[in-house]
Amino acid sequence: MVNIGLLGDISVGKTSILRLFVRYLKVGDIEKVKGGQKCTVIKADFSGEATVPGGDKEDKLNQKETKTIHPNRIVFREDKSGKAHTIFAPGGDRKRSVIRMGIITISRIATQIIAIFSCDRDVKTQFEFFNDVRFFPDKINLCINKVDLLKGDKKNKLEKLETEIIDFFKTRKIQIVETFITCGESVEGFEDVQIYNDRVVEMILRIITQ
Ligand SMILES: Nc1nc2c(ncn2[C@@H]2O[C@H](COP(=O)(O)OP(=O)(O)O)[C@@H](O)[C@H]2O)c(=O)[nH]1
Ligand SMILES: [Mg+2]
Repeated sequence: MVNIGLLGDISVGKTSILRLFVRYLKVGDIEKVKGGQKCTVIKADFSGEATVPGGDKEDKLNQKETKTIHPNRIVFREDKSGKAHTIFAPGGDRKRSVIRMGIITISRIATQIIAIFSCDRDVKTQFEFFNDVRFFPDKINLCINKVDLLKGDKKNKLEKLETEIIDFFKTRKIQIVETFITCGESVEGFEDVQIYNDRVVEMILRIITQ
């Protein structure tokens, strides 16, 4: 059994990635992706998501309608092997102590961590989130999300961003095992949306079978 923790700053797409994965399992698309196999959702708990009442300043800035207070969680089973796995996605707002507790708990119980970054925002402020996470394994996976929002020379920009993130973790003696470039939403008008939505699912399947 693998416990996957999705960690990253507020609004990088953790909850969206979890929802997208559930959708693939429910409609059967999971079998069509690279390395795909039939899996069944045992439990999908999004009760940690709270609608932002009026929204504080920062939530409005991030155009968020809901905010993760307690960790969201899904449990699913690989049909063939019968193995069950859990994915946890805590909130990203570590200034709130209840959310911070969730982040610390998940970083302790996760056997696999996916560090999620969004490529539409400055990477340095996203590093701040990880400075607080104390219980890190020495090997983690990297997910660069919101690839649809990257403009111009995508390939070059992604390479630069990846290098910067790898270096950041290296100074903390943490190695990035694999990098996944993803899109966690069904973004209209993005021609490669299917490819990068699929990547989310391929990423999780790879990590549970590694
Ligand atoms: N354009 C784009 N938007 C995304 C993507 N993934 C998530 N979002 C949006 O980013 C916002 C924050 O996502 P959310 O999953 O709540 O982030 P979390 O705070 O990390 O859980 C939401 O409005 C999502 O619809 C993506 O790949 N592309
Ligand atoms: Mg969230």
